[in-house]
Amino acid sequence: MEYTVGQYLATRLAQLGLNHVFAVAGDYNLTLLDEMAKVEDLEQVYCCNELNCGFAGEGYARSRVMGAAVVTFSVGAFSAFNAVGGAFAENLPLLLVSGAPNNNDYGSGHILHHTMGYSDYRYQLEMAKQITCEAVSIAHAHEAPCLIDHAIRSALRNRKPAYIEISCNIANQPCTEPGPISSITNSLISDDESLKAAAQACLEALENAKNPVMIIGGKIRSAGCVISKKITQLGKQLGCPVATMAQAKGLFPEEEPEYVGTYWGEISSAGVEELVRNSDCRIYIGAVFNDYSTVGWECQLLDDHDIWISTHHTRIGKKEFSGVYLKDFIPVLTPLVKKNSAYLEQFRAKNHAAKTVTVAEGQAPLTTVELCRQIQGMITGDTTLYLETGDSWFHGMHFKLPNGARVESEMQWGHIGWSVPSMFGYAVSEPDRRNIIMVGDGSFQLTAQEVCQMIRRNLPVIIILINNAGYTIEVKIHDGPYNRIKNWDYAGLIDVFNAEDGKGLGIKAKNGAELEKAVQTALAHKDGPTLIEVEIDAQDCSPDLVVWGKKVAKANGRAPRKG
Ligand code: DPX
Ligand code: MG
Repeated sequence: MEYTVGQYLATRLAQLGLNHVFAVAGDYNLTLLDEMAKVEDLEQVYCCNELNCGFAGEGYARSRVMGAAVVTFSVGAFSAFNAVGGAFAENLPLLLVSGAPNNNDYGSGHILHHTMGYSDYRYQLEMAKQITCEAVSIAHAHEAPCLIDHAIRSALRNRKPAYIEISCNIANQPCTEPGPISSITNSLISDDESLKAAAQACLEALENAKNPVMIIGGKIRSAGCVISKKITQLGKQLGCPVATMAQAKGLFPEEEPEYVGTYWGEISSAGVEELVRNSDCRIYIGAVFNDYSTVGWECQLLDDHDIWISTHHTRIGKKEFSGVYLKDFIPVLTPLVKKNSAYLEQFRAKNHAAKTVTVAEGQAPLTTVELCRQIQGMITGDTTLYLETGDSWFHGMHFKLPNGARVESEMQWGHIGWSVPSMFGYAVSEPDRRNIIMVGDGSFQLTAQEVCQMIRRNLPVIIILINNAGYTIEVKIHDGPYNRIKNWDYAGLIDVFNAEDGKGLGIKAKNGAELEKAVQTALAHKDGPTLIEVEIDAQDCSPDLVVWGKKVAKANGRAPRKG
């Protein structure tokens, strides 16, 4: 078979194990989509707009080795860039592919549609370079295989998005056939000497430690679930307490005896802040310190006794080891470490019992406490729970996850509206999991239309829409009239999206009894999504959000730096 540029690209994605690519059509990418469609193993999944398309690719990358989105030039790509920024911030390999002008037009002085209105079209490539780890322009077929491989390899190595633009008259031109995919996937190999030296330094640090504690951060999400299993083995081998940072909720199996809860400064699980503060050796794995994760810079504990293992380098005390990749380092370290459960036993002896939640009276107005009690009942080992930016983050930390349950959030980028399109992409990859979204009314208004794609593909996603009449998290950080929003009939929207053939359900719940019924209906409904709109008082929010909001507001409001 003779390959074309579009087929080469699609074959590479299929070789990587992708079965789907997300797309929005436009005249710069139509030929490309035709060519990509000839590769049978890669189905095209269409989205309502390019922002959502990018997020769908990002969600797919949370389940597979990579996600990909194909858009048209400028009008499409500019919208997708926001999702690309998100994938960069969240360390997810998303490949953005944009159709581009006919290669005869470059340097011709022609002014083209969908461009900025002047004849130099390189601005899009220049913009993409700022928000990806690799951005390439393909204007000649013979260069395509090499450039495509290069961009994909960079994305996988760096766990960051990459960008490829392809001239619209090049996508169907012949090129060489792709070789083994291992040339791309096997390109991240640690330096042996550094691995050994880092393991040795780590053992010495642990040897001197009485109270080690392991703290897992969000960066390990991007390293995939294989690494999550290896980290679990390390935690068990060490036998020390293991906490997860908020971004990493669910990345260590919570039923394991080593698991102690969430580490999030003042709003940590009971006893965990003290446990981390008093440790003489904190083993951070994939941790991210930002203003949110440190509660306004109040809990950034890192000193010379600590061990900092990140995806691409390791720092132990005052020594730096580059070329030591997490995926290689953890298996080298695990069999060498000695068990030290003393600190865990001390913690357990303090008996930090979880609060019991009483069942609300069935007809009483719904509260967030009752809502969360009922959501907890929905979480099984095959559940993936998406927590949208907002009060959902704070409630989400309190769920007890059975092993196998997963939580996804976007705490570094924090784009409201992310959850619906990202979950769409995720559910395309994982249709058999129990996929649940907790999303606020304000967030939902940004990307609501992508629910229609869940309907189109009969995906049984359960959307818990918290209608609290506005931007509650912002109210707690800094209030004003801008935090009020126009109300919608959110449940009623589903009928609009169903049109003549859809099977989505929209249900409203004002009290516990109504919610219980709605949850039963949603769990039984397998032909499409169910949106449950829950009415919550505007003042009812997580106490953790109030504490955190004040601290973040204080950090935002620091006086200007002098001099
Ligand atoms: C904004 C945020 O209703 O959730 O629980 O009521 O806060 P809560 P909602 O979804 O409101 C979200 C709102 C407006 N953040 O409280 S978190 C600012 C913001 C952002 N992303 C984008 N625009 C504005 N995070 C794209
Ligand atoms: Mg709200």
